Amino acid sequence: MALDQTARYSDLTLDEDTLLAEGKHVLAAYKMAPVAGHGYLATAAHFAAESSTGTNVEVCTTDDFTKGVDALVYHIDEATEEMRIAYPVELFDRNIIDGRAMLVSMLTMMIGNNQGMGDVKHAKMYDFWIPPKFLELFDGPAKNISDMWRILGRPVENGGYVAGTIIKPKLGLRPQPFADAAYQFWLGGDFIKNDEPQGNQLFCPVKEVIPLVADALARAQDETGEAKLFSMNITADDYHEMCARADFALETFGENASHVAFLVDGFVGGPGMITTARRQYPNQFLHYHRAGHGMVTSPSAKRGYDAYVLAKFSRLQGASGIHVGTMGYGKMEGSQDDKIIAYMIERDECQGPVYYQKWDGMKATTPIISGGMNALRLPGFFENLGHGNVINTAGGGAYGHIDSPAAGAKSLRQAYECWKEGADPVEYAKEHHEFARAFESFPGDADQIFPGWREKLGVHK
Ligand code: CAP
Ligand code: MG
Repeated sequence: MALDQTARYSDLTLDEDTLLAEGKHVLAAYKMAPVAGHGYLATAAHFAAESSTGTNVEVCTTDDFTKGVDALVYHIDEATEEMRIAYPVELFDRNIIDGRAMLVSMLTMMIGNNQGMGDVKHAKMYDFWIPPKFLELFDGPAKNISDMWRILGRPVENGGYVAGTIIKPKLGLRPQPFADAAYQFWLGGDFIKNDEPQGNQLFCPVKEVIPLVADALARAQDETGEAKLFSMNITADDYHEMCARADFALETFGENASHVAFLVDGFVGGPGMITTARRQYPNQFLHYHRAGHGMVTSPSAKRGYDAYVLAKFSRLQGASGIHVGTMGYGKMEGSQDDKIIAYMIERDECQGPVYYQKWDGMKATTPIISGGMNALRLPGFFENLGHGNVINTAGGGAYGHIDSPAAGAKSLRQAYECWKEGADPVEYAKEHHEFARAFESFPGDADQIFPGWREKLGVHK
């Protein structure tokens, strides 16, 4: 019979408002279900034990101080599989080099062994709260979209939509075709990212392609009279490799080095990779790509944590921007309610699913919108979100435009202008060629979103 740890690791008399006011705990809300035959509170208490000071049996070395830093279950609702735990801030590991906090310590406890316990059927964190005095120990973002707006020559407040793309195909371009694709987009758009797997493949070595991209950026700036931005993937297992790529890029882009963001595949790479980029290159926009996150964040996954929690983690770590999905308007999983993810990382305070989080002036992390987007899908997206102060990267939406990548870029920007003016997209298309040609580029989307568009735009094939 398992040890009943309820008495030690739960206290349902704890008042959440008091815990919030005292600010001595990180609070976390999970959807948890015990394995059949295991009591709900007993399993929750065991979960809290394993996530803090305990194991499955009493140990002789426990003393009173130990018990003082136990994580405590302070709320359960078996009917809704709701479990909330208070983690004393003292539990979390601090850097010896500067005394600051680290995300990996939170992960290894709050979403660590508790993910594989024999009495827990599944548990998934869907909100957490950081008290003010602990929040200030996290790096937070050094740069964000405001720094991009400054480079683009826009107001640093409400500077608006950043029209971006991802060099497609995802892999397989050699250096010259890669740089040509970048140049073609930059003739109409603002921002280009590497696709998340693009790095130093033998058919497209960094040492060959980055100089060509830097030249393409410079020529596109000269040609358009506009600043251009590039987000380079520096993801690598080895810290030294990451830095070698980053250093090479900064040296190669030279006078345009401030136009370079660094992209890190932060979910598969892990927190250390994000913090390496954040701390080694604080002058560069840190672009958090979350490829792989779906394995835990998908609504079909019942373990780990959701996309909202991932985005909130990324702001603590200092991501300048993180992909937040397309809220039901693109190709990836998502719904309109996912806009709360954007609001939580871009505002200075926000009500999450459970906790109201104040960020106390920590810089915002910019929502990055990507995944199956094109000009036709954007007006509805902006209407749902309520603003366009985002970075959008549309790969298919640019390189799939029937005229050119530059036309694709212009169609994206026109979609934003259309929404800002509150214009009917089909009417707007009559006066904006590239946007109109997006209807012909993506006829399936056009038919679904704007039925009857062909007659209205005089398109007959
Ligand atoms: C989008 C993308 C991004 C996804 C990531 C891709 O390309 O480059 O990686 O958006 O998803 O590889 O699919 P398209 P998320 O624009 O051609 O779809 O942003 O949800 O993390
Ligand atoms: Mg991609």
